[in-house]
Amino acid sequence: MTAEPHTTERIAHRTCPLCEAGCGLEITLTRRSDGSEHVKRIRGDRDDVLSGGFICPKGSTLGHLHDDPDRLRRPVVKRDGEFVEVDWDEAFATVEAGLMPILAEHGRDACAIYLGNPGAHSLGPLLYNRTLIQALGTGNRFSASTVDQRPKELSAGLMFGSVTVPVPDLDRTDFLLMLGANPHASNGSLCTAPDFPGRLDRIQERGGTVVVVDPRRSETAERADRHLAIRPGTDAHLLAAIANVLLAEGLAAPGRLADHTAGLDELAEPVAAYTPEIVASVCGIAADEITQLARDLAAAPTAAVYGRIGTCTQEFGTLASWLVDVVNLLTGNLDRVGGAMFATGAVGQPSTKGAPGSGRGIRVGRASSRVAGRPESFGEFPVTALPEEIETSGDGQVRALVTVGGNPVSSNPNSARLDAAFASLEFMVAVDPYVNETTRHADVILPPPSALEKSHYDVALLNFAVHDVANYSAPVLPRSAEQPEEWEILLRLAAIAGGAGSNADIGALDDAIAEGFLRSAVRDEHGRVHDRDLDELRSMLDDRTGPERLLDIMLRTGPYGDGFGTDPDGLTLARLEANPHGVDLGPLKADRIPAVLRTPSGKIEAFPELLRADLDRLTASLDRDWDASMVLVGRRHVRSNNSWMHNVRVLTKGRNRCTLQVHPDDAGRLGLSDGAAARVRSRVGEVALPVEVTDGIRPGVVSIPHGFGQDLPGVRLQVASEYRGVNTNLLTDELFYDVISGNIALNGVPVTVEPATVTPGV
Ligand SMILES: Nc1nc2c(c(=O)[nH]1)N[C@H]1C(S)=C(S)[C@@H](COP(=O)(O)OP(=O)(O)OC[C@H]3O[C@@H](n4cnc5c(=O)[nH]c(N)nc54)[C@H](O)[C@@H]3O)O[C@H]1N2
Ligand SMILES: Nc1nc2c(c(=O)[nH]1)N[C@H]1C(S)=C(S)[C@@H](COP(=O)(O)OP(=O)(O)OC[C@H]3O[C@@H](n4cnc5c(=O)[nH]c(N)nc54)[C@H](O)[C@@H]3O)O[C@H]1N2
Ligand code: SF4
Ligand SMILES: [Mo]
Repeated sequence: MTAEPHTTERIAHRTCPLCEAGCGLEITLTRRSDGSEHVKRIRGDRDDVLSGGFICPKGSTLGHLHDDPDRLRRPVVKRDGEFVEVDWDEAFATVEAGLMPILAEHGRDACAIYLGNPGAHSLGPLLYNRTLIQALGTGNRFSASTVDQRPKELSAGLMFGSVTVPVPDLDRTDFLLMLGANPHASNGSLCTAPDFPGRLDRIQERGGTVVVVDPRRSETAERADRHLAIRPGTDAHLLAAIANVLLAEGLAAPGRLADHTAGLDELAEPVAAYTPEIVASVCGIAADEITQLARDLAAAPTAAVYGRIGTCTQEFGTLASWLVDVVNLLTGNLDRVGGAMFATGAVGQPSTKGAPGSGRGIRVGRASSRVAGRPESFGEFPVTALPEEIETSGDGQVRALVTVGGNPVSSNPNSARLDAAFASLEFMVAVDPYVNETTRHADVILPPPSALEKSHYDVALLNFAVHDVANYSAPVLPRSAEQPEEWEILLRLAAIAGGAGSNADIGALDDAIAEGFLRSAVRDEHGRVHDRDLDELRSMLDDRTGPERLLDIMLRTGPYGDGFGTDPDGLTLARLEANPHGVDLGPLKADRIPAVLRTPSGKIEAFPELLRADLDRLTASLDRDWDASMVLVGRRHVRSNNSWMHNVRVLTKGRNRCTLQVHPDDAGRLGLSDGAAARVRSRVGEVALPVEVTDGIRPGVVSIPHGFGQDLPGVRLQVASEYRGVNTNLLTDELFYDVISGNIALNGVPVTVEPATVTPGV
């Protein structure tokens, strides 16, 4: 569009919701003569308390996403196999008519729910998904967590009693050991650190050391002081060997934490099997390198071990995640400045609620999935159980599905099987802005407002930040008159599922939720507002509703809150509104143990019961023929975001990034050449894609990025559908998973590779 006369400009600030870094954005808007506003430019907000002006190429595309012609502005319902736009009342009435008879006839478990990744970045799902889940009353709950971080949640839960995950103190550490993470592409995960790459540079600038363990010489490995090209799936072995060296050489020094730790003494014996020599042949990292790494970690003034997706989405994910923190503990680096520390988020942190120092801990396996008996964790079954629950008839069969911001047909293993299973559903409703691989199966799609039309607070991710901050963003652009807020969509679905009907008063439901928040705050005898008068608290909430009211309650009763008036300098939502660049709450705090613990013993459980048998599984694998097959791993690119941002042309233009990375030795042996096509097969499927020969990958390993392959019939993503990519999850195998957490193993998948006779769109 060309510039129009009489335009005026305005600047707004907003946290980027696209990835975990949560960068502050400075958004310049132009007002047209008709009064409408348009994004002119987005750049990093230099005054943001956490990101200080950093931005990546995705962050500047919120305007493109907002303007994307394929983004749904109105609900669609399927009629005779085609989506037609309807108004909101009709859409909700269609949900009621489609869903309720199934629940009435087959019971609550007949409707499953799948929660996807964007819900971790959006206030509506963050605060209201729980109400929807309760209203559905189903045991069949699934989420992207079990294709992602469940192993870390589980290991942290077992060790510390709640999902309280230590993060590397990036800004103060002297030595960082990073496994299975590529923040140069991802900008970090379970470690909220905008400009993660810059923070790594500064470790080196101040004389510190960065070591990267990755089967690929990733962008992050490239810039590290040391890169160890590990065999996929063997991080737990490596970390057990490091623990062994620390214990055997008398280097273990948990210091202050010894008194607060249980089970450490029992660790020496089982890890003794993990000698650097034996582990070297498993990991493909020389024994003296392993020994040196252990000694370096022990000798560094401060050090932090950090593991992410490569250590989670693999066969021994929970053990690897646990051993990361065992090594942090053994080297005396847990909970101290420069080590692995606990963020103190202003809201939503389980370890600042209830009695400090001990609690109920976490419980897992309270239920088992119907078909394969997969254990529940954190109220969910692993996604690997979803297809069979739809396919297998009998009592409790899943016949209906609700998805909230998820694209499992792209993101989950064995996509073809899941795709077919979804096609067989009797009814499906999606809360999603796009018609994509998953939502094309829906009967009703309910689009949320665009990011620019939503308010924001990182309720979840600031609990993993490398510096404590609080930051609220008001909506940048107004919604259209018809467009409900995302939380209103979720509450209306909850009202329907709960039997109140599609015309229920969701304001009253929202009031009841806020009342529940207040009551539980008043009941908490260790909380800020214990035994206070409810009417008084209520009167202090102004006329807020929705997420803002809940957020205000959480902030005011949280660790930095105003305690509803008892600490006038404390946080309130009003104070955050007055500080659009955020409020700085200081560097990470040391010595949070024991107060942060919620284990029944009041100790760090260094060797949790549940992991003992799993360690035997790891030990048995020491004898495996690790060279039996080539294996597949993934990778990310800074211009891509899981499956759903390939419709932004400024991000996807340029050379094809969906390539098969192969080492030159393998390429020679297999007859593959750069740019020609290869066919990759696994137990479950096959894909053909162009080869990229590179010595930046370990021999025996191939890599394909995930999130591509939007060219399926019915998908309405014009730009993405033209992209020459394939879905790597046609290869990943729902039967290859981390047994203890049920989390899928997306890395280390056995595959065969051969030249393809049919050249795909190279
Ligand atoms: N640009 C961009 N940013 C994103 C995303 C995105 O899709 N694109 N997704 C977001 C999400 S949802 C998440 S969870 C985070 C993930 O953030 P990260 O955890 O940093 O994920 P990746 O960038 O995929 O890096 C994982 C690395 O692990 C390596 N790896 C694979 N298998 C193994 C193994 O067995 N052992 C070891 N040691 N390494 C292994 C891979 O080669 C890869 O370099 O990124 C977030 N940020
Ligand atoms: N092979 C392989 N597979 C992987 C991974 C890998 O590394 N390798 N990574 C895994 C990881 S870490 C993750 S987190 C998962 C992600 O798995 P999913 O969450 O299932 O998939 P996404 O690709 O994030 O799709 C997000 C969906 O949310 C919609 N959406 C976008 N914004 C909003 C919003 O504001 N509200 C709502 N309601 N919907 C919205 C999009 O249109 C899209 O349909 O993928 C996993 N899959
Ligand atoms: S790194 Fe990029 S996508 Fe992630 S929050 Fe920052 S600007 Fe947004
Ligand atoms: Mo993720």
